Amino acid sequence: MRQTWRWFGPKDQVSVDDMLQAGVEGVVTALHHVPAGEVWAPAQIERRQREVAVMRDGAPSGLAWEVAESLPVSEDIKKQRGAWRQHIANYKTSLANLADAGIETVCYNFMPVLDWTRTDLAWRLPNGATCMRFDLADFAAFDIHILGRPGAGADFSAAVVAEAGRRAAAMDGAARAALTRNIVFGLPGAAEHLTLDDVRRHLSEYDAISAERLRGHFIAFLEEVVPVAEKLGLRLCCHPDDPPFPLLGLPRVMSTEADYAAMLKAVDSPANGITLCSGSLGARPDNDLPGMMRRLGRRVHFLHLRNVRRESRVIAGSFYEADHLGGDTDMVALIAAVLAEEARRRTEGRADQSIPFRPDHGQDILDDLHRRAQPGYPAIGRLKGLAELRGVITALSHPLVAATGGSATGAALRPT
Ligand code: DNO
Repeated sequence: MRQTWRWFGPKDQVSVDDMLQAGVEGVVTALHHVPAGEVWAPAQIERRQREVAVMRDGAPSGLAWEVAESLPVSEDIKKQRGAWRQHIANYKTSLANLADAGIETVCYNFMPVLDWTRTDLAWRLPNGATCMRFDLADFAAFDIHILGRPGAGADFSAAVVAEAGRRAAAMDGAARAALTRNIVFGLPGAAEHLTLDDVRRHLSEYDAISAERLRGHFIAFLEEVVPVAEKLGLRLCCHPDDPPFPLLGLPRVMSTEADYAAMLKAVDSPANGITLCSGSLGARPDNDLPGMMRRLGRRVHFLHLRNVRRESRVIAGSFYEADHLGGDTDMVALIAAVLAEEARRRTEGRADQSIPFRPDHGQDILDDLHRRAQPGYPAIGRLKGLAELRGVITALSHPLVAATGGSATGAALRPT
């Protein structure tokens, strides 16, 4: 398993030096400043590669840009409107430019309007650390009472609607503004301060797009780009919906194992793969992460390893981002399934025997609490997560564990 780390470029409060000292082997980044739909030009890709390759004092970092996350799919492509054909042509050009630069793994998502959604970006835990949280009643308070989306009340249970009403009534202007800011943080253009009317306009454009139609647009996109990726020797990997259930009346098509199985089958190529995000998928009680890895692992090209603690048993429920080995996903079983898949790939002689993963998100601890890094991407909280994951990987890969052939772990480690 290849230890990678997300970096947001020179503006990131967590530096190349920091990640190097955290012990990472490769870098995950993107040209975040290029708007979705436009081409990633060779000179810009090369510049980012140079930035990754040096430490603060100019010494070589020994690190390289290994995974592009995300090469974003434009809203026009998702809606099949406007400039969507040009955007698909541009996407193919960007893929070719990434391949020329030696970057083989490309992550993206197909979530309409939203990328990820939380109601709290710094929720205080009992030990004083903070983490990101999704609270369904707060979200409903936003949807029903702040955004005022027509019909929003019908999307929540009566109990959640009642609680949302109580919470909205207790919020002053500042609390409403703070909740709105947190929720729109994961929307495109959030940095330019989206207004509620902007959000309403984005949403209304999906009025006529059902989940079935969105899936059709997704497959049409894959039919165009996957053959190109395959020829270029690239691995595309789709990130799941986060959280993995519909929000704001928008369709969602990448939330479950069945969604992934359908998209893999629709365009059956090794270049059409998965970003298995245990944090996103794990927010739903019916997603069995170790099982998904065992069943779909041949096409898993990238892993986001993090954990959430679910606060209810329903599919759409509240959760918070727990420690990497805490939370509701059995991380040890998931890692065992990843190692078993890698063992299988070795017997097949596959080139991609070591699957890149990153410690996804982290709680803000110690100096993170003052650093003001990107929400979810602290230095020390992620370092702690990576260190714990590395410990599990090291232990499960040790001959002592491999030798316990009859145990559950030993069985999981044997190629199937
Ligand atoms: C959130 C991330 C997502 C992810 C994209 C991939 O922290 O996991 O923003 O990068 O959805 O396309």
